[in-house]
Amino acid sequence: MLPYVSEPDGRPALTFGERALSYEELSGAASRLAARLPRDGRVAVWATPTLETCVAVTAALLAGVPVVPLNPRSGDQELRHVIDDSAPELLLHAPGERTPEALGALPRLEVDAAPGPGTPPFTREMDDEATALVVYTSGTTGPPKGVLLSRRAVAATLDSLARTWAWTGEDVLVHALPLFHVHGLVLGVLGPLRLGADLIHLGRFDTKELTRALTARATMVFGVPTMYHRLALAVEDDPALAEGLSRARLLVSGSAALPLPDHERLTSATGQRVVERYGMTETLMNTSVRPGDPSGHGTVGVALDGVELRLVDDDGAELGLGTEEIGEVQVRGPNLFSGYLNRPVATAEAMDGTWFRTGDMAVRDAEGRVRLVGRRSTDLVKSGGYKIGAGEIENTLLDHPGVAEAAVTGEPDPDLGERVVAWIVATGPVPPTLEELAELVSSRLAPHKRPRRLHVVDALPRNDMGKVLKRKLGV
Ligand code: MLC
Ligand code: AMP
Repeated sequence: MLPYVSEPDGRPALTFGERALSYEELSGAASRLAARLPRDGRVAVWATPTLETCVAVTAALLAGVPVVPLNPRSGDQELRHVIDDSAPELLLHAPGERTPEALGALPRLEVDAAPGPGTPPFTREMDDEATALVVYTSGTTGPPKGVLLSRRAVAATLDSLARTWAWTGEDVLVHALPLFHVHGLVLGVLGPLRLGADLIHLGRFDTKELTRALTARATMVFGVPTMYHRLALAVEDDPALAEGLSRARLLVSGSAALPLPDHERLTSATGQRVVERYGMTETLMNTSVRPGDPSGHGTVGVALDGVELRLVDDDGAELGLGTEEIGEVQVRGPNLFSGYLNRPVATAEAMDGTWFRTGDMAVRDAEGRVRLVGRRSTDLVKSGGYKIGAGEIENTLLDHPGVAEAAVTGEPDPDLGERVVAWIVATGPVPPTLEELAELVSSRLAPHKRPRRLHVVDALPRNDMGKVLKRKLGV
């Protein structure tokens, strides 16, 4: 799975600020930890943007123990749900990290990422179908579901991206993505580690630090559209950033749509065309624009090799190429998840036979380039590249004594792509404020799920069955 960790040399592997590990040092630290992990069950990782998170995940992969990455910003209710659902044996975290009480009596182990004396690489025979990661993702209703990602799926997606992007061990990737979702963790950490490449993680997104990394040695950038939007705004007045970006070999955007004005600003300031790729936690990566494809603009490119992709209309009929008709994207291939943890019904519902239903709506041109045009559900919001389910926020809002009814929608936001909007009917004459509701959602779920706008209304538009008609709320 990670050949350069199993047979390491002294090349650089990971840099976080002033701290760095070579492949030999990473292999030593991860092997020492792997030997201490339980043979059965799962381990949770307090996924701060640190070397320790990378060492912990690497150790678990060496030992064949499934990893549940935890968002360190998760609120109590979300954390409790993830822990109850995934039942980890152990929590791995960086030294000195304060972990919340919601984690209860879960045994904890500090990760030692110090580049200590050489330890022989830990080895164990592993089945490709074994689970590597359990990544929690929001759905339209209810709490987040744990997506089971096998070693096979992770390896398949990384290898096809490497072929498409000519991504090699010579590349140096820089990014500032969180390490508890597939973009930052699978593509952004396991990608370089599988290829023997080098990762510079910025800890948090910062244009000055990005410029420094690009000027020093980075060749590739990964980011969500919000980050590229901020770069597009900054680059016009920042010649060093423009120079750094123009020298990069590849700029890749994903997790949400990068608007054309941002594409154009970046191209005019740097001469670069940002490459978009399209994926999902359950499917890992499905498509990518081929670097240099002059017609790729405005699309998410073509299916990656090994991935089968089709568009299906509302009657279940498969659409031909180049029809300009809109259909749901369905995919299959070795990149697919193995199911949702503890949720056989949800797993079955997500599939159409052997095809995974993405819920994304698209058209395809005659060459197979996919242009995403929307989502099937009005109950999902993509904000800052995070997928946010309306249902769990609505349930949280309803717990506030001042809220009688609640609906959550997304609306366009120039920075975040979409922002979360709460519509409530108040129980009394003085409705709760946006700040109060934002605080409630931040502390129970996570700050990125907090509503950014509030509408207090007399009644929510509903159909005869009592279901809220979100399209009448301006969606
Ligand atoms: C504000 N904050 C609050 C708060 N109000 N905290 C608690 N309670 C409140 N009421 C804090 C926030 O925590 C944060 O703190 C700060 O205010 C600003 O937060 P923000 O406005 O939400 O966003 P920002 O920090 O500006 O982040 C933007 C971003 C981030 C782009 C950096 O959204 C991001 O990292 N997105 C990446 C998402 C991602 O990786 N998605 C991939 C999913 S996988 P502080 O301290 O942080 O400033 C996938 C598949 C695929 O989609 O295809 O890739
Ligand atoms: P997640 O469930 O968080 O993994 O998010 C997956 C969803 O992100 C997909 O179903 C798409 O809706 C969206 N997405 C990912 N990449 C892109 C992209 N390049 N353009 C538009 N949407 C994207």
